Amino acid sequence: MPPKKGGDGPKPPPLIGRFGTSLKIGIVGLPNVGKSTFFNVLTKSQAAAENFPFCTIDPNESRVPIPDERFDFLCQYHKPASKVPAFLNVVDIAGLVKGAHAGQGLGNAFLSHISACDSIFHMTRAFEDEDIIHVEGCVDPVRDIEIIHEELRMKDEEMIGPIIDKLEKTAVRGGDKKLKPEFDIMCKIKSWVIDEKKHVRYYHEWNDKEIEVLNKYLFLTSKPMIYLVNLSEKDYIRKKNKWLVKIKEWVDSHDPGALVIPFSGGFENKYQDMGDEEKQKFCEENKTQSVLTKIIKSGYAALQLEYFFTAGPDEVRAWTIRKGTKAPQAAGKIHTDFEKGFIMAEVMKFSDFKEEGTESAVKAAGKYRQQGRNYVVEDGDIIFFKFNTPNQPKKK
Ligand SMILES: Nc1nc2c(ncn2[C@@H]2O[C@H](COP(=O)(O)OP(=O)(O)O)[C@@H](O)[C@H]2O)c(=O)[nH]1
Ligand SMILES: [Mg+2]
Repeated sequence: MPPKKGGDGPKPPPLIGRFGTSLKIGIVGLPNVGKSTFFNVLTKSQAAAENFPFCTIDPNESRVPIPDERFDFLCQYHKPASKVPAFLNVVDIAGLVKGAHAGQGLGNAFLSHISACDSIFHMTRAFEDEDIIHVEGCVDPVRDIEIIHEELRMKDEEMIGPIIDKLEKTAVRGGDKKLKPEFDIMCKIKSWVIDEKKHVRYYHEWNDKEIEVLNKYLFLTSKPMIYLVNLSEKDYIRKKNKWLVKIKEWVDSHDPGALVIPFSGGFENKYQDMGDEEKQKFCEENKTQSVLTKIIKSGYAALQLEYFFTAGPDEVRAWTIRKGTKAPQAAGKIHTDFEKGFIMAEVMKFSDFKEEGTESAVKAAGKYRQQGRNYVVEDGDIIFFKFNTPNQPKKK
């Protein structure tokens, strides 16, 4: 059982999916809303920022490092031979159109690309431009969001039917008692997705057994979604657009807890080509700033991921873990032997390291902690693992 969160805030959505450390987030939306512009800005910005050995995986997929001041600080400090930040794989998925679930456009192929993603950046167009054709005739992002949602939901609906039929054969008519609970859960999922016409994700009360079943099928509508509203540069800078409130209201009532991030592909594109001084001047004059970093960080956070650091002169590296991971399993990310032979984790909080200036100063201040098997690793911990090497020939 995952630990229950304290506090009275709204319950966060349950995390559904099988998450490894190679995470994909797909950019989904109608054609001509700015998906590729956004993708190119992301790809270019990181290619320019650092010479990472991994950038463009293929023309539609790019590995984007997660910007992090703590990581930069550790690199500055250690000047390591190798730097490995955490990253997200971002995929530019070709535009969905109405009827995609039934094969309209290149429908089904696109939907299978979405199926390979762990979460979704849902891009909508709130900028007017007569030269850029809108497939639905005019700008109306709320209508567009509903079109995309319905396409994804219909795809899940198509999937659910045969699953129920098969379970009915075995669990109900065949009398296979083991499968009865799964059948009951699928019926609940069916009534939510098919009868109520809702996305799996909208419902925050799925229990552990239900999540187990959802993890088995990985429905499109269970993937976390972040809404990106593409504004004109002018609207972005003045922070005003007639659709923003309507979109926020729609999302709050349908997809509670999901983030809506206004941005401007046009602005980000232009901003990226500026020199550092020009950027600063432009931002001061227009009282604005790029929102790219926030978008990438939110994409990562939507997957309820975090990372710890290992840091030294050879390498500064961020290791991705799920929230709530304990020290031995975190060590296992580095090497399975680290987990098997786990002795302890020596942990410094990043803030302590920054404040004290050196590792020995952190030690002198009594803030360098030795943690055991039950320690829950926190985001930004700097860790040195101690372990026994297993499989070493025993001494005679
Ligand atoms: N005016 C304006 N045009 C944009 C903006 N973002 C993208 N476009 C233009 O819209 C067209 C379609 O953009 P694209 O990124 O290819 O859309 P996609 O079909 O969703 O991948 C291109 O001509 C872009 O230059 C924006 O923020 N403002
Ligand atoms: Mg495109």
